[in-house]
Amino acid sequence: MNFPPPSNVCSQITPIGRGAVAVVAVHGSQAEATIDECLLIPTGKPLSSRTNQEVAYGIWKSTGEDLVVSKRGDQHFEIHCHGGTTACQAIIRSLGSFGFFEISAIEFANRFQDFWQVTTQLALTQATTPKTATFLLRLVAQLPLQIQQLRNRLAANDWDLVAEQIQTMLHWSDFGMHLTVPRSVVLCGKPNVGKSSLVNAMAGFQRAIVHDVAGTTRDVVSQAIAIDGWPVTLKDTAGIRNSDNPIEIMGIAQAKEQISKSDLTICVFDARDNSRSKQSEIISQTKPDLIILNKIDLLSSGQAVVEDTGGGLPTIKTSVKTNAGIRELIDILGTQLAPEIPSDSQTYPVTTEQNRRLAETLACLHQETPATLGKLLSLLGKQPTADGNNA
Ligand SMILES: Nc1nc2c(ncn2[C@@H]2O[C@H](COP(=O)(O)OP(=O)(O)OP(=O)(O)O)[C@@H](O)[C@H]2O)c(=O)[nH]1
Ligand SMILES: [Mg+2]
Repeated sequence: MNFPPPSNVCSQITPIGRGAVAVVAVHGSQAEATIDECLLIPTGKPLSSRTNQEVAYGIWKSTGEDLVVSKRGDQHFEIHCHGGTTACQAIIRSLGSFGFFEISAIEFANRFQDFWQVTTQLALTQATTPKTATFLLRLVAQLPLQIQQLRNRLAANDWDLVAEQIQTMLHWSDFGMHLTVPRSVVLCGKPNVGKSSLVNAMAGFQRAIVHDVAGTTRDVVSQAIAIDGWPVTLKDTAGIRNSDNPIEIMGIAQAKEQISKSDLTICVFDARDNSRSKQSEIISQTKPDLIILNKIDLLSSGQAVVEDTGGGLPTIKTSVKTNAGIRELIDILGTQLAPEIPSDSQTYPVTTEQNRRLAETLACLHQETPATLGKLLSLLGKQPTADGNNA
């Protein structure tokens, strides 16, 4: 026998762990009366006399904690209390004594919140730099409104405009996804050219092991950094050369795999090495986006550097010993990682599921016999899809 889900529920909707503030969401026909009962409001103005979005300061009677209650809708409230789980659990326990069921944050989101808002908010919690958080913060406000507008236009039969707007949104989806998923930048090249040293120089501190014995790096070493505010995983790889050593062979295979999956590949050469044929062999194997000629401090005076390694690729001369060219390298990477930036009013998907739903809506609109209005509205709907995935 299936029981209907409980109608009076509460949930800690902020992540479990340390934090300055935690939020308990409360929903149900008894929510307002129960919170009014539990909360001592110094002004004496009960929640029932307040408008939606209004905030009330008060003291939770059973714990004596000062907190803030925000009225999000007639049956929907948020209690903002001290961070961590103890304060939240005490509030949830007292709501339980009034018949409220505790449910998980995901279940709460699936039942009562707008998919587009929740998923963008979740993405915001995963932002690792102030720059990406600024883009996501803007979208938390704008994306649900834009989707609502698309639903209204679908209902008003303005389907061509909807298709056009979704197409523009999808143009920025790669940018949107990389606000939370770091881009991978792989450094590759022959052994001993200074790949690990360059990774350390870019990260600003010693991380990868460097040594003057060729073949020091045997596996892929990752380093999370931000370049011009964009999250990046720098991947230092084993030097590529013909080797009989089984461990080195595995390292080289891993390096090639990382190169095939990278967003940007940098090929590093020793600036003193003028062997064009060996360089072009590595370039054709790794297909880099950028060339670094390292160790320029070791060039003997008057020694010429072959800057054009073939293919007209952007080339930077560096020295890890003197720091020459490192700033320029970081600047060029910043521009290459995000060559195009959306305008402040442009909205776009920031999660795989948002992207999938928009792409499917567009595909339906482009079919010879487009899907029904009901199907389109559900794809752009506030609810998660049938598999319950709201992430
Ligand atoms: N003079 C000078 N030495 C450098 C420079 N960059 C790296 N080195 C030295 O070159 C040697 C090799 O550097 P690594 O960074 O280990 O080279 P790698 O390319 O990672 O080498 P593998 O891991 O063996 O493939 C070390 O002794 C570094 O200190 C540079 O710009 N100038
Ligand atoms: Mg190395």
